[in-house]
Amino acid sequence: MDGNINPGELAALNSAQVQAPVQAEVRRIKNMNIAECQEILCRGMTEPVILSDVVPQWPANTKWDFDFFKVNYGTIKVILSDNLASPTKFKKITLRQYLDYIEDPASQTFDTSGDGTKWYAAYWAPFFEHPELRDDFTEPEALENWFSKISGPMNDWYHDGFAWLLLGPAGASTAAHLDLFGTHAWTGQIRGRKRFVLYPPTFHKGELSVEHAVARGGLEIILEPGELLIIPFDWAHSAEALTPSMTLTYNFINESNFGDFLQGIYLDPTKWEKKFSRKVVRSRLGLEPRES
Ligand SMILES: O=C(O)CCC(=O)C(=O)O
Ligand SMILES: [Fe+2]
Repeated sequence: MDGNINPGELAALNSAQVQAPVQAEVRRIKNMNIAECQEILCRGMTEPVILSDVVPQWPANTKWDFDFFKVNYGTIKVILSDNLASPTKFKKITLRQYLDYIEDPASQTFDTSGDGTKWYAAYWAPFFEHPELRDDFTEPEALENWFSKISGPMNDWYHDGFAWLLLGPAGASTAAHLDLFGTHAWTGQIRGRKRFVLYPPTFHKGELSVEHAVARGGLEIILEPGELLIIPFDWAHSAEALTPSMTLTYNFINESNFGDFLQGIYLDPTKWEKKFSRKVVRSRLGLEPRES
């Protein structure tokens, strides 16, 4: 099946209750080299993989537990929502209180909704204001991430705009989506376990939406602590924490998706403008602060 699907096929897919992954499981590999990485990100035949030997080598693997963030960054305010990709409500509290909530949601009085909402801190991007955290991990060189080659102030901008430390209790979730501006993602599970569903590009290309992909079912994986998942730009994905969870995730570009990245910027200039709108980032780049 390709992007030029005919209306009959589309109707069949619309009503399909197919739960048929195209691939039995995501490969777990070690020592990924540049050639292997180019293969899994090769246009038209991308493949998500799990790297099992990256996170265990990071200082973060032992250093970053919930207490570490409570002690060192507890007074910072974090934004919470009820879902990362399709939020309906938001809240802002201190990281300290939120980390207490992660460990025992029932213990926290701020969780007053009573509707079972699992509040997710999915927007915390601390690596610009707290660059010391960047010393605790390194991304695999085989990714050949072009963003990482940017030096000077623009490098800070990248760490501010394309990196997140996702914290959440069991049940914190992200609805199915494609990542921003045609970027690939790497996502390292530092604490806890997380269930991902990955939707092959053939399930949502062309006239097919991410919703169609969800209707067909996807490829389910459980990301264990210490594992790092690479999600190619054209794989939609959803996620749910199975236990209290800490995940470090970065978006990246290289030769394989640079065209998609440019197109993404072109198609969504408002979102792109937001990447430059933070006052502190603009001043670092020598730009005037914006009014709003
Ligand atoms: O770990 C998750 O909840 C999913 C995160 C994600 O897909 C993203 O940040 O784009
Ligand atoms: Fe994503």
